[in-house]
Parts: sequence; structure tokens; C-alpha cells
Amino acid sequence: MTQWIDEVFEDNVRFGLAGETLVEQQSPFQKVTVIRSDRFGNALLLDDCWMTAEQSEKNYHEMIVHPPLTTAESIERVLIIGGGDGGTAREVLRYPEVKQVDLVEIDELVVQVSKQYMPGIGGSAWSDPRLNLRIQDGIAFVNEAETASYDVVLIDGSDPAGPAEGLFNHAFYAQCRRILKDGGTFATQSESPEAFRDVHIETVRALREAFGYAAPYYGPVTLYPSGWWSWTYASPTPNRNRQPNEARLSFIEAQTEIFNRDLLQSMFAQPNFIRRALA
Ligand code: SPD
Repeated sequence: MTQWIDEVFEDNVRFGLAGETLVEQQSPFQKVTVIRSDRFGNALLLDDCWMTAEQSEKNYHEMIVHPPLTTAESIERVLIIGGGDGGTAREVLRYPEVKQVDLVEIDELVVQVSKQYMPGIGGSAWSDPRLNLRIQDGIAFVNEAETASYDVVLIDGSDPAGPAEGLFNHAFYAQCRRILKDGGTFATQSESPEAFRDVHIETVRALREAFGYAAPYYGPVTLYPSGWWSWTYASPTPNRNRQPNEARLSFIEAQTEIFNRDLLQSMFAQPNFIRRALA
């Protein structure tokens, strides 16, 4: 039966879709819900917060992947923490230069329901021999990984409450920096500059402290609170985000739905209230 399914946010605001619930299950980590929506196809919620939807996922997944992948020195070894729906892995695996993707998801149920109800999001990533799927705690994985062992590290977690809380602090980012090569790049989802402004600012500050250089970037994700989302790029080399690899950029922009070279140039523009907060 069709009804309104909402992410209920503070200050009397809700972000909802009309649809029907297909799965509602408690995993050892969180409540996992899959709905069929009229507007965006099947969609996933974790602890009642929107994560992804079949017909609106590209404006999130292309944005978390292509800025770091088009600007890293090398992209042979990529680590994804979270991302159990497979969308981030799918975008990473478009590049033939990528030799190995370690995808570390804490919650096996997220992978299971994504494969069953939203198979197009992971697409061919699930059967790609370069994908190494690990069901385990991403924080422990990063703490135990070898120093300077990854070209790119991507944090595709949920919001900073529940299992993803530990993905938003300086100690974790310092470990991410440690396992990244000097020519490497990093990106994390960093919440909405409008709906979660304080978390966003604190995330950018913590990344600057850990990496030396971090730049937030912005784009629309219509499914998420306020519709205005952010990711934050970091690298040991300042301004690496401004120096894309031309061959990789041309290769990828011929395939993407959202990302292209003009967006890469403009997405790092900061609204004044963010500039002032970060100054
Ligand atoms: N408020 C939602 C933040 C979720 C970020 N990750 C989404 C997972 C998509 N792969």
C-alpha cells in the first residue's frame, strides 16, 4: 500500500517519498529498510535515514568517486569504507587502471538487500574480479592496514550516529592519511552544509588537521535532507584537486551522467558562510 515514508529531521522538517515498504529488518548494527518509491525506484534507508535510490544515486556516487580518482597520481589500489550498496565500487571500477578495490562494509544485510532489491546500483562491480568485498569493521580495517598502501581512500558511510559515528573524527582521518600514499587522494561524504552545518564544518577542520590539505565540495542530492550535500577531498599534496589527469578525465566524462570537467572546476567553490566558518 502506498504511503509517505519520511526521514524525520529536527526543526519540524521531513524529507519523504511516496512508496511502499518491501523490507524492514533489524541487523546487529541498524534498522535496514527498503522501499519501492514511485519517484526514484527502490530505495534504502538505514536507521530511518535515506541512503540511496535506484533513480537518483548517480549524483551521489559520481561525486564521491571521480574528483579523487581523476586527480590521484596512481589509482591501482583503492579502499572504500562503507558503500555496501555497491554504487561507489561500480564507479571506481570503470577505470581500467584500477587493479584492486577493497570494499569494507560492516553490515552484511546492507549488501544482501542491495544486491536483491537494487541490483543495478552495484551492477557489474559485484562480479568484477578486482573487487575484494570484506564484511568487517572499517575502522579496525584501516587501523590494521599497512602504511602507504592505498592510492585512493573513500569513506562512503552513513550519518555520524550508530555504526558510522567513528568515521567522523581526527583519529580516524589520521589513520586514513597514514595508509595513503603521498601522491594519493581521499574523499568522504561530509553531510549537508545546510541541514548539518556544524558536522560539516567540523569534518573539514578535522581533515585539514589530519592531511594538511582538505577542500569541501558541493552538489545536489535530492534524496537527502535539504537536497544540498557535501563531500570533502583531502590529500597530502595541496591543491591536487585542481590538477586532474587529462587522459583519465576525458575517459570518464564520456561515461558519466553528472560529473564532467566543468563541474570539477566549479564544485570546490565555497559559499561565503562556509568560507567564513573555515577561515
Ligand atoms: N544522510 C545520508 C548520508 C549517506 C551517505 N552514504 C550513502 C551511501 C550511498 N552509497
